[in-house]
Amino acid sequence: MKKIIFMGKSQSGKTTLCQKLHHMAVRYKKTQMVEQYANAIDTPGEYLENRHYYSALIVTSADAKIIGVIADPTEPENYIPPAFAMTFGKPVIGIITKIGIANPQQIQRAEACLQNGGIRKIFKVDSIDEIGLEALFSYLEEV
Ligand SMILES: Nc1nc2c(ncn2[C@@H]2O[C@H](COP(=O)(O)OP(=O)(O)O)[C@@H](O)[C@H]2O)c(=O)[nH]1
Ligand SMILES: [Mg+2]
Repeated sequence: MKKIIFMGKSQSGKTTLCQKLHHMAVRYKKTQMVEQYANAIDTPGEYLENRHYYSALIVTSADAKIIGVIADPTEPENYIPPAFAMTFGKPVIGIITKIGIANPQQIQRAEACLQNGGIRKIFKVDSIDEIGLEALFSYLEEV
């Protein structure tokens, strides 16, 4: 499996996704720093929320083969800058989380945010309701 680095605002579901990917028990844990998993790198939301930390994201992404940008459809504000995907010289995918608790308009808006960030390949998942995880994880196996 190719190592993926998750980026997204705080509370968007990065850590939960890491736990699901590694068949770990899902338990809430505030991510204070970069955390390495066998197949993933988890980053603090502050790295995306504060543009001063973009360089930290770029440096940390060196160890990953794929960038996973997380969009939380229940979050009204967009944290993904235009053409964000062009920052990294490697494949970037978008992951919309929480689709089980979001309405279609919210999901559409999250999709537009990712597309505006230059991201074409987008997965829609819910880590709690276990929707769409298989498609995402098998993509990471095969890519
Ligand atoms: N309903 C739902 N809740 C989620 C999902 N992913 C994460 N959460 C919840 O959102 C909160 C933040 O999740 P967390 O993974 O810690 O976000 P992070 O800050 O991006 O690492 C927690 O209460 C999770 O249980 C999801 O796909 N669906
Ligand atoms: Mg976290």
